[in-house]
Amino acid sequence: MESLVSGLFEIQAVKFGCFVLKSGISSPVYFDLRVLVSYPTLLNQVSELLWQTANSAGIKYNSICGVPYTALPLATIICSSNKIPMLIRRKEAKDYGTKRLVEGTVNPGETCLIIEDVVTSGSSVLETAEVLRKEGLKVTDAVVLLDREQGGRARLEEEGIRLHSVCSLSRLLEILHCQGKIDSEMVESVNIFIRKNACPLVSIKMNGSTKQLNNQPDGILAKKPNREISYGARAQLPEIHPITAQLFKIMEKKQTNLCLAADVTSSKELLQLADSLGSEICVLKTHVDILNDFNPAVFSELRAIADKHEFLIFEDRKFADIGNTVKRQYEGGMYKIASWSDFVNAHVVPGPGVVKGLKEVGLPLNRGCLLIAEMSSEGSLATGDYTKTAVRLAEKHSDFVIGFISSSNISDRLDFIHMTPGVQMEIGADNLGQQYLSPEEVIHKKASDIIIVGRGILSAKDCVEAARTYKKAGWAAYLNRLLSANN
Ligand code: 5BU
Repeated sequence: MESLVSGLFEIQAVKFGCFVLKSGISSPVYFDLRVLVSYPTLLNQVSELLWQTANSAGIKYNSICGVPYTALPLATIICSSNKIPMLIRRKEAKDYGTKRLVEGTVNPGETCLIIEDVVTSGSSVLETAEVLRKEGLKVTDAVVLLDREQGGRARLEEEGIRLHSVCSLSRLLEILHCQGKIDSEMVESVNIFIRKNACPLVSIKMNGSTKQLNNQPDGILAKKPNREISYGARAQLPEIHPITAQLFKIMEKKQTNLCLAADVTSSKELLQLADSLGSEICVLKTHVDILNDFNPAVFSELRAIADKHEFLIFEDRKFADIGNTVKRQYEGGMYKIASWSDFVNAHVVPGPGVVKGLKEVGLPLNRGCLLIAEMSSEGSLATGDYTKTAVRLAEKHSDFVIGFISSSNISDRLDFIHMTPGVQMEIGADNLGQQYLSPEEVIHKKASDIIIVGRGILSAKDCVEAARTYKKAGWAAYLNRLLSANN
């Protein structure tokens, strides 16, 4: 056990410091067992210990299922070495063919043992158990490498599942302390954290909105964020997309949540605006196809201005075709959007293919994408289930999707950013269906993150002055939000 714990520490599968979990809670300890696959000796050692734990508990079972994804290789090794049938739980049903949620031969009435890497509240084990039980299998026991002692054991017991752990968080702390790898202050701070955040018997939704937290290695599960955290702290979230992290850092540093909708028709004007307003904004949004005089050199210049003033470029292209077409529209044509735009946006009306197509181009370039979950225009059809589908699609592709265009906050996930167009100082409308809300309404009341302002700034006599006013109003609304959430 000692060598395993020090091995996990060496490969940084366990880390100490200050980590803001997706739930918004700061944790002094963080586990990421996914790195195990790169260390075959440790991988085998963990599998062997899980197997021994199952054996010494005398559990009776016919097959084994690992909770996806981290425990999949562990279950594979155990099953392969000990000649036990394995089942694989899909996180999503295939969108073609059999639509099975469990792969392998399912014999209803048989018992399946669940293997997991880390248990916090127990919700990811429960999710897997629910799927297996729906297939007619019995689930009576789960074996886990590490029990974070935050209510998982009691919660699982409530659902008729005994939890057997190879190691508990307190034992792991003791070992690392004895080995001189962490000091007593750290032990104490983690112990306090365990006591404060134990969430025994919280009721956990088995599907829907809590799902996105469930498969995090150590998310404080099924707990809604109980306080607002700053843009800066969100930049530190584990696994946050690099573009979102960069954006949050810029916002915090420049104290701005203003995106300029630079809807001008001449390249010269675009570059002048970018340079004169650059220090006030965190994002500059373009519509490249309204420029009368586009040429590729403009966008190298715009990039240089963006780097100088530290803002990101967002081409509001609203991709909305099949995957194969959007891929070509994003990468090629005369605009070559992927080569200069930090992120783009897409409608979800074509289904997942649009995201998959864009991702093939954007992911290798470290680009991001917003999904249009709601629109600011009157009579928009992007509401209700459509909006919810956009959120689910984002969760499924969060390696590329960085957030949403929406009128308000529509996802609890703090690593997603919300950007809202249709913003002016006064609530109102234009004569073509655009509807306006104020910065205070959008950022404070509706908890969006970024205001997108076009004509509110561009039609002002003094654009720089107007941009400053919007910047101040957006930031004040954000500070109000933080204040009211933390009081
Ligand atoms: P305005 O001048 O502040 O109304 O400009 C708003 C900008 O945001 C403009 O570029 C629109 O194309 C863009 N926009 C929007 O207004 N509403 C939406 O739902 C989306 C984009 Br998506």
